Amino acid sequence: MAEIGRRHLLAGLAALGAGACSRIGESESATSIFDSAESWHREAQRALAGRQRLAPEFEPSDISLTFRGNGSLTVDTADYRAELSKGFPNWRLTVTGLVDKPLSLSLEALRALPQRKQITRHDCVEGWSAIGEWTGVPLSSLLDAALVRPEANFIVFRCADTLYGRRYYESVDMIDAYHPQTIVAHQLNGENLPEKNGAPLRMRIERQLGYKHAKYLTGIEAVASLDNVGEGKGGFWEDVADYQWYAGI
Ligand SMILES: Nc1nc2c(c(=O)[nH]1)N[C@H]1C(S)=C(S)[C@@H](COP(=O)(O)O)O[C@H]1N2
Ligand SMILES: [Mo]
Repeated sequence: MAEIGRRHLLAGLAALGAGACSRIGESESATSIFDSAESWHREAQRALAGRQRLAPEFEPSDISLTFRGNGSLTVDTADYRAELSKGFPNWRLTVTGLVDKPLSLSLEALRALPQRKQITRHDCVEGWSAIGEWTGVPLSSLLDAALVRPEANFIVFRCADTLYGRRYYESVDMIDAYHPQTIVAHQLNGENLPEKNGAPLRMRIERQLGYKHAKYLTGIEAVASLDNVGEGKGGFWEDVADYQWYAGI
């Protein structure tokens, strides 16, 4: 796994609300500043270790008989229907923003990269869960290939669908972006993604709730701040209904 830079670590911790930077600003003796820096570091390590933990993985016999669709169940455009009927020959996933080497990848190119398979449980805030086996490319390998710049603090996921007249999008910090179970999935239970589950590509962000797992994925964008993305809260549901941006489970 790619090493997470110090800036990324700090951004992730800031997002978590961890850290005691303000304490360091107060007037204290050199010793107590040193002590608080020490304990900040210890807290930081603990928080980070927690964030890097793997989500539980299950056995093939645990897989749900049906994996329901939720939110958008298709992309309501003629382009999408044409692509769907042909197996998405022209679909592209772009990797842009704060990267030295922007990418535009076909499904074929994505399928040729090293893959990860994981049987995980999806939990939706609406109160349902389903277990499925996802196959896809670790996001970390795409970020590495695109040479993400150190000033990137967040990864934004752009989607093709609109819900209530708005384009769906989501975002994560660099800790989740480089988490080994964060994958760009193109298969569910050994088959190409069904239309309702986000064909041809969707994110799996296994340590967070369902709404973070962007479906109908078209773009991955590295940014320094979320302020100018959507309405600034980092995701569709965050913008429209004040859902938590960090939806850890
Ligand atoms: N592009 C897009 N991604 C999305 C949604 C959506 O409406 N559009 N809904 C989210 C929600 S709330 C959930 S629970 C999951 C549902 O995934 P599923 O349709 O595979 O069950 O997708 C998430 N990702
Ligand atoms: Mo959801």
